[in-house]
Amino acid sequence: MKRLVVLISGRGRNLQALIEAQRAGHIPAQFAAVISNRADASGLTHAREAGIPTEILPHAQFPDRAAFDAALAGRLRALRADIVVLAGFMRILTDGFVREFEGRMLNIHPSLLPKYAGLDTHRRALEAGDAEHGATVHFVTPTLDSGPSVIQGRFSVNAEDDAASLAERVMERIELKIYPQAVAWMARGELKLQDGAAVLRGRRLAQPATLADLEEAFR
Ligand code: NHR
Ligand code: GAR
Repeated sequence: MKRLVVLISGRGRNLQALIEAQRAGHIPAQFAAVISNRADASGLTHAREAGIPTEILPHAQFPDRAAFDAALAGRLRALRADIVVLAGFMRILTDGFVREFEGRMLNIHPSLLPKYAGLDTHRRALEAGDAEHGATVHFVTPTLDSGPSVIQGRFSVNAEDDAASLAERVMERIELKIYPQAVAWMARGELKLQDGAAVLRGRRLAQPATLADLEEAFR
């Protein structure tokens, strides 16, 4: 069984969806730990209720990013993490850290990458007048939100939408489905990073998978 470590900073709805999918038998892996860089992340409660070990690594107590990342890497090694899942994790990771875990680390980002890397994605999509918005799961590489995309889900933006309504639809309709699916592919060994590309069941993804590719259990 592969060992998953989930990194969070906040609410943990993606974490909760991963826990539910794993419990339902849809993700063949075990949770080695959930690590938060914030002691007050409410997602820690979901982990504790599920009996998953939790750790807090408060970034503010480290002198710089390199020191925080060295400590985090040390914990991931000690936990023998096979797959590292960033689920609303809000700290940019240094190149050295990312290189150590490259190919084993996924992130979910609330935009249709390559649009809107970084923060404040819902407001930026609205201000640009985008007709569609969504979320993307990608491999984490040193350049922020620029690693190869794995799966992306989209929906139409309405005239009445504001940033809060977009965030809610991105979460409910897209993130809570595509992230458990992507982590299941990783856990089964069906998804890999090869020569800088995402490869799913031996096929190089020229475009990310879509909602139409979700397996029954993840719809
Ligand atoms: N690190 C690397 N190297 N590459 C990626 O693709 C990463 C990453 C770390 C996090 C998640 C990402 C997102 O999905 C992610 C992808 C944090 C920030 C940020 O600006 C930006 C993007 C992401 C995560 N963080 C501020 C910082 O100074 C802190 C903001 C805060 O604490 O609220 O690190 O959006
Ligand atoms: C999600 O929308 C996720 O895509 C986004 O934060 C939210 C976390 O929610 N991630 C980022 O913006 C990463 N910088 P959650 O904690 O409830 O899963």
